[in-house]
Amino acid sequence: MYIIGIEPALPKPHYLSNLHLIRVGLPSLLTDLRNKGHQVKLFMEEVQDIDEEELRKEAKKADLIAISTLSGTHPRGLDLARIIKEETDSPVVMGGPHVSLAKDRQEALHHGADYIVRFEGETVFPELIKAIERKEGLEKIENLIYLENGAVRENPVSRKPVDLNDYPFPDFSLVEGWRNSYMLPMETSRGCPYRCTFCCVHKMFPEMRFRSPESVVEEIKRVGPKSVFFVDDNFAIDMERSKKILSLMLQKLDKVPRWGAQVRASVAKDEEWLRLAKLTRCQFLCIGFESVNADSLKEMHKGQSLEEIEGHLSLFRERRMLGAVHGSFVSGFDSDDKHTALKTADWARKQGIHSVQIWVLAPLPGTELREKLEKQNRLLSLDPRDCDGTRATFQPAKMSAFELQKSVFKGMKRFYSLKNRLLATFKGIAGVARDYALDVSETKELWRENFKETVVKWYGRKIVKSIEKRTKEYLKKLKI
Ligand code: B12
Ligand code: SF4
Repeated sequence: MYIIGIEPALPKPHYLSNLHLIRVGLPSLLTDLRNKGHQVKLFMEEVQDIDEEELRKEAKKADLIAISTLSGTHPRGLDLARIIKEETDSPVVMGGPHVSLAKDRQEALHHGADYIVRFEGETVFPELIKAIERKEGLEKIENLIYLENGAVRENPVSRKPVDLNDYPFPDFSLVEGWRNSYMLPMETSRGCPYRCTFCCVHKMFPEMRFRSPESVVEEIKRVGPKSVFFVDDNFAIDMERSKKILSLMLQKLDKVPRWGAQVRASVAKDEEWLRLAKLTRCQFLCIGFESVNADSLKEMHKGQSLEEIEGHLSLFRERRMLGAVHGSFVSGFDSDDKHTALKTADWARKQGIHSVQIWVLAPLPGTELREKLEKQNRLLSLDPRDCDGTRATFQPAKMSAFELQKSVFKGMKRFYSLKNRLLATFKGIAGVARDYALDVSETKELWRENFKETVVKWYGRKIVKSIEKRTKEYLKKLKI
């Protein structure tokens, strides 16, 4: 079969758009199918804009079209499905967290999709393709939703976890416009043992799975990327395993790529982990601190207190790793008010964190949070597009939705204020002067380190302003 895969993107720019980071789901599935003898091509809008004319032409040739969406990109995914259906009768299959968990997931079948695959696609997708090729019945394929004689049929759900070691790493050369200089996304584990009320990861992947450290490092060696982003929700959930990956990178690679990952702040307690992270040229650590409001931390079941977080940050500071920390925060919990985002910005500044993102709490489909807000009749927007962490889509408890959205942008602007940007710039200049005076040899590397905070702060401000502009119309509606 000739299969094309499509993943639409959320509006750009966003905080990480210069990195062209993509999810690995669809590229993994299509790499596996390519290895099984199918011809495949991938259009990932985060990497390259989708030219609708080219898509129409390609769709005419395709035997099957696979579309992956998040909530924020789902409507665009449906638009593309409709465009494709104008050109071809070939089946359109949709997958990803939105269609897996949204209550109205079946709707997609009336807007261009022929099949919906819920949850993990590794076993179900090839089974579906085989059944389509052989014109066999579909009733035995678990997690599949489809139309049968005009009626929607949802097959039984199975949550049997796939073994990541049984499937290939994605081959990103299948992605149109992909460049080897882009950060290589790598999934070394799947799932998260925590149960935060606003997150859908534990609903998508209830059980933790790991790839072997050897296979991870083997893959890095094979591809030879300049930098790697470990997409795992927590790259260091098993500290020993993640230390093994880092040690193997040092032992087996001629040139260790720079890398970024998502981790919990508690990694700072492990001196050896930090040492290895530094030696392997860790570029950034995305840490979901989530809140500086102690009550909100309890409310979301984060499983860590503010005192613990501050303790971890002082360990990062002591070991000169604070520059790698990218803090992620959310405002809008029932204990938050219109001052929370501003307090967050002040706290992050005081702690010396170089870059932060403060999100508006998003009631993602399938989460406990959404369930609660639905029951309490507090949802203001049902458009999945608005669930992108920049718009207030529900009635908060201690402020208006308008105040919530406005306060988050105020907090972000305070963090990236002119004063803070100038301070970062002076720090950069002072660092360079100090290195020059001390006649430090690795000047090039140190220039980058000295000015990292400066670049991050000026860039951050630019992005905040453009996202704020994009969400202005929505904000106006909230005021009415
Ligand atoms: C890497 C990542 C990012 C990257 C890149 C995102 C991008 N360009 O799309 C960055 C850091 C930029 C990012 C940002 C955001 N992200 Co993000 N991100 C992730 C993360 C951590 C890993 C994604 C991944 O590769 N997963 C591993 C692969 C294997 O899983 P998968 O893609 O879901 O694929 C499997 C199945 O879904 C299925 N499948 C998927 N597609 C298809 C298609 C077909 C046809 C079939 C059959 C099956 C199938 O099979 C796959 C294999 O089993 C996930 C969490 C997670 N663990 O998934 C969150 C996640 C996807 N992000 C999420 C969100 C909300 C965001 C943000 C909006 C910010 C926010 N508030 O958190 C932003 C904006 C995104 C943007 N602009 O595009 C949510 C999405 C929930 C939802 N319902 O939409 C997730 C699930 C995390 C969460 N909080 O719950 N993100
Ligand atoms: S927010 Fe992070 S820690 Fe909490 S359940 Fe989701 S992935 Fe795990």
